[in-house]
Amino acid sequence: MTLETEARSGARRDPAILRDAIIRKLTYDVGRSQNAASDREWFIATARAVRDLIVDRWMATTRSAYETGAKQVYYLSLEFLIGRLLRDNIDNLGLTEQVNDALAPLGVTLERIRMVEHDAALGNGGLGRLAACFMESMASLGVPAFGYGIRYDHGLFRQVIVDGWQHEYPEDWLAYGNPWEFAKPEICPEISFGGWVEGAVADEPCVWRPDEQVHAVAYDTPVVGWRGRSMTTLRLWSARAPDPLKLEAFNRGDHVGALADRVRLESISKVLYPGDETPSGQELRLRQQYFFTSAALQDLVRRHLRVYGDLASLPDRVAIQLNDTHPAIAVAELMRICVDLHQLPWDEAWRITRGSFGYTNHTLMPEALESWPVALMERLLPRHMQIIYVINARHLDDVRARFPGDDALAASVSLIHENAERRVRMGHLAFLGSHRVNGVSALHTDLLRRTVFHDLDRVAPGRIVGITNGITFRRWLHQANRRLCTLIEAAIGPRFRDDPQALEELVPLAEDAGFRGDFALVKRLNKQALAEAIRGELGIAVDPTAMMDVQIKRIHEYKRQLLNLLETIALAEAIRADPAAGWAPRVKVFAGKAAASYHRAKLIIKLAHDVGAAVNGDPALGGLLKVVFLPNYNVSAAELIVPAADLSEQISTAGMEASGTGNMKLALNGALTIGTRDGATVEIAERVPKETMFLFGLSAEEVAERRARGVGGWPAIAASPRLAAVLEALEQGAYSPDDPGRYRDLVASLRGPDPFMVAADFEAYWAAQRRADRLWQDRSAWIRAAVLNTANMAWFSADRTIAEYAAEVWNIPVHRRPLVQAAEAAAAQEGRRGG
Ligand code: 26Q
Repeated sequence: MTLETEARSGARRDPAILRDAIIRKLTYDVGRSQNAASDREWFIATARAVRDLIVDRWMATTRSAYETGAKQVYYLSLEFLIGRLLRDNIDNLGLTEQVNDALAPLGVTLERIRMVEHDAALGNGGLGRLAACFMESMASLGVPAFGYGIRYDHGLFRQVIVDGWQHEYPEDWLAYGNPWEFAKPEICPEISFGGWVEGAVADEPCVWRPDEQVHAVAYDTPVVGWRGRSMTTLRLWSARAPDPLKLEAFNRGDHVGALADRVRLESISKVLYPGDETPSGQELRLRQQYFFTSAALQDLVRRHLRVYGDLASLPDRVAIQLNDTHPAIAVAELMRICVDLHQLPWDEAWRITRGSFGYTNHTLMPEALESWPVALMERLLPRHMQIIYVINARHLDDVRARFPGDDALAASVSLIHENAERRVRMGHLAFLGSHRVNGVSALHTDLLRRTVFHDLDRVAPGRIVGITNGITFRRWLHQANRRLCTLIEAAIGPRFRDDPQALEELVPLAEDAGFRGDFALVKRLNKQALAEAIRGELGIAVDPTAMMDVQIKRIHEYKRQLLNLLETIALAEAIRADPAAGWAPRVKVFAGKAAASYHRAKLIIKLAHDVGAAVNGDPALGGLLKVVFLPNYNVSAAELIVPAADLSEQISTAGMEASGTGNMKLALNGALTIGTRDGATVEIAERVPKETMFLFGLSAEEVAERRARGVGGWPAIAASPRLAAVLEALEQGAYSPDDPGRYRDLVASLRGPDPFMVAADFEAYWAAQRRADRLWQDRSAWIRAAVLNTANMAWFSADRTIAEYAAEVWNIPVHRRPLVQAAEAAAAQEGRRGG
């Protein structure tokens, strides 16, 4: 039996067959003999053998979507933060044991070869990781889906810390090839830029005469769902110039000039734009947005027409989800396809467009609300700019008719922001072009309705819905925390792997001292692994029995790593003053990247190192406090840190973190949360006992009210001798003896406007930390709380989130049942094998 026929037959897999397949890949694909192969070569051979097992099922799922006429979801995202795929794919296929058995006689272990896989880091943070979780979740639920994005040659930069400062280096994930993808050079839609438009009337068919074109080449990666029954496709586009070089120039001896056009055009897919909610929008980014959006729409329209013949049925057969405004130009592009290329009347085109799109907003930060200068749009996408003007004219006519005389309303809902520089508001475009707009947590949705989309909500009431984010439990519990899963399975059986709701059966076990002991042991072993990594990476010895207090996320002022560091300094002072006052021994773990141009965020990273240097070697602290900053945070680092965490820091300025998803990963893995009433942390708090969640600080409303009053930081500093002392020490260079002025501006901004309410929340945060200290002293109470966190997080499964999108946005029959059916089928198969 070959590997493929065996996979098709569903028979129990023989490790010898898999072993042969891996060796064949090593020999004939990699060109290596067994005794000379490196870990990387074994990884590639194994991944290729595993990929072969995916293909049949992948094609079958795609085919069945056509045959049944099921609605297709298209998830358009400029970011997919995937991480490694080997363990994910093997686990979801149920092959972990077989792969281990296949490799063992070869002297190779899965654990070792999985470490050489480069993270696919095609995203900045939360929004990109959410897209990756959704692809896996849709595959698991059997929702037919394509993810569309860009195959960046270089993903998120590699962070190197030199003397406490962040430096960025290019990341090179494709250096050794990508064993998971299929290049599809024949799927290569043409993407146009620039030029002019022929046609007298903008809302009738026109002809765009672009002056530049580039091909988008498809690369497909199958995404395997849980138990491997169904798969989705991640189709990423790479830019390819129409001509490899100008031969005539080359022959003349102008070797570089001959390549210039190609380099310029292909730069579109060279690097991930590293802006995480930071200002600045450049032409290249707009080119990237239009590039992948146009490729995606051409691709899905082609597929739809092949099966259904015309575009009228598009909204019944596809759901296109816009992951934030980055693909919002899709609204104008689909209108162009309908009106110019298919000669549909404007109103029909608009019905199709509105019916097909949904738009997810991920941020309220004013500087992250995208807008493009009209002049740039006119130059790069002249036909789209015309179409946007028509959409706007019709929209404003409607608004003026329904709200006569309300000029302020018309100005605020206009697609064009009229200022010194006229700009297109992409959030407004996405809103108008979609039938549903969603926020990513209850609080965020409420704020959307009350702030950025307040007026659009009046014009189109009911369009905004709230769908709280979720995470895939396969990656973030089953794979990342094998020890915990073994324990859970021994306690309540395997059902939780298919139905996370079953985790609730752990609730009564929180009262069971034996179970708590085992749970504590698992946590302890995970912490030991983290402690070893910290020692290996940084040469710092930390006590694995201390509280692992973690803040892992992008570095941003609103996320307030600074608040955590100020508290750390105060804590060090307090311990020195009274070492026996019942402090919980702590290791404060920080990890995260700062946007390259975000100086203040980089200064905060430097401060973490300065505080670490002052604290880690101080004998007066008696080992009660350590501060570590783990460099180059990414998905794989998260998979190590999350299972080891005791305390999860979710301390953003209330109203600023749209949802957060790290908060869910940490709570699911048994960390207690210290946090503000922000984003989805509010919804976590609804699910765990009040006294075990260390909530503190101003509410979103209080923040808004203080901001309106322009209160600033100084009254809070005056009222807190503890904070005042910390700030004075910083200001005088106590933590930066080599450069005493380093933190002067930082402190001045806290004394002054303090826009992120760091000073205002300091005392409340301090008090919350001391509540955490007290609970820590009661070991069994802490572990009980940790168990209840794990037990009560089922609702944050991305499967629940996807089911809500299916019901409320995509209008797809909701099937959460397939997972349960899959479980039953698996159990039946086990039974057959046993019998
Ligand atoms: C905007 C304009 C110009 C250039 C870049 C950008 C830009 C780039 C990336 C704006 C936003 C992003 C990324 C946002 C993001 O990751 N948001 C996070 O989304 C998560 C998933 O919904 C939430 O959990 C987080 O709360 C939110 O911060």
